[in-house]
Amino acid sequence: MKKRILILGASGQIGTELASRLRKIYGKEKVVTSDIREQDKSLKKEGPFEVIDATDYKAIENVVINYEITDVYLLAAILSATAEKFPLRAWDLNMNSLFNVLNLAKEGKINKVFWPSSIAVFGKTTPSIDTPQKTIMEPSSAYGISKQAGERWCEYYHKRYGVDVRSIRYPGLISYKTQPGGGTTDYAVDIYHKALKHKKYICFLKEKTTLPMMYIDDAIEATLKLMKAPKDSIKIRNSYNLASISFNPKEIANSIIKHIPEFEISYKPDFRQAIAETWPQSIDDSEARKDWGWEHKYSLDDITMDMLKNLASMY
Ligand code: NAD
Ligand code: AKB
Repeated sequence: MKKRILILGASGQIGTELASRLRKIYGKEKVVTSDIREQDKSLKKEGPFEVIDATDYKAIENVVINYEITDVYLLAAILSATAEKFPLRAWDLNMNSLFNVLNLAKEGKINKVFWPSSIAVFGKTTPSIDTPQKTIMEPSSAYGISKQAGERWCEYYHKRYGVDVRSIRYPGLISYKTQPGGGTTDYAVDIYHKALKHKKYICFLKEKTTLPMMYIDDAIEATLKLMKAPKDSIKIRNSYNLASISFNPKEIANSIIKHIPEFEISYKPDFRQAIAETWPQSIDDSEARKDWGWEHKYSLDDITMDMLKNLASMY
């Protein structure tokens, strides 16, 4: 059967970039993008788009049948900072969208599912340096709880019903094409915008708050690699640890200062500091490297160079 892909929540930080990579590989018409928000007019020519609420099983099923979809990438979610404001709304979206897609796969209507988890599945009691694949997981954020529950359900649907669901625990992602959507790691995107626009940035995390982070190009590569890997090589069906670099706000500021010497950072921690303090500082992703050949490319200075180069035209 020919591959036809549906992305749910495609207008966000990851979906925008994943959609264009998948369309380059499989062809424009083979990748249907969808979101609860109407599509940006500038993206209209890029390929088919449908408005879908990912909590609406029938709406997803109709599009799956009409376009003969084989693979679904579920990216619709409420991220950590917004989830702390609306915990039950986050639980409703993050869990019910996942059940919808897992059930479509269980019923044989689609073949393969990609669902992202996050470093937010870990908590204060998890070893925070080189966090192992298998370890104590006691998340305390609403978002982290939904991701951990999601992981358990992915594994359950794989073991019980043979569903081919694949997942990555993404670290905080950095990109320039869209603004990130309500996460704790969003400062690491905003800082580049403010550095170019105002030459200063007030950070909502403390200067020494080290977190695992990754450039979007590496994250997309990992996603494509995981989804292409032979079924037998996927040994972990809850979610794979994935890592590239770790840094704190002071270190990203120092990387920016190499290009914008007058740049200044100051610190005004808010509620997101408490979330960040429960997350690991670095991740052991040796299982992903062993099972499906994951390798990262971008260092912090590579990311800074690419971000400033691409954002420069906006300011
Ligand atoms: P985002 O917030 O940028 O995008 C999510 C998209 O989902 C938005 O376009 C939004 O309009 C859409 N959406 C919201 N409610 C919807 C609904 N009911 N139906 C359909 N669409 C809906 O998020 P992202 O950064 O692209 O993240 C995608 C996935 O990756 C999420 O599951 C997130 O938890 C996970 N993740 C992201 C990061 C990161 O740093 N970006 C890190 C770890 C995990
Ligand atoms: C967030 O900060 O909520 C996300 C994530 C790490 O899951 N970027």
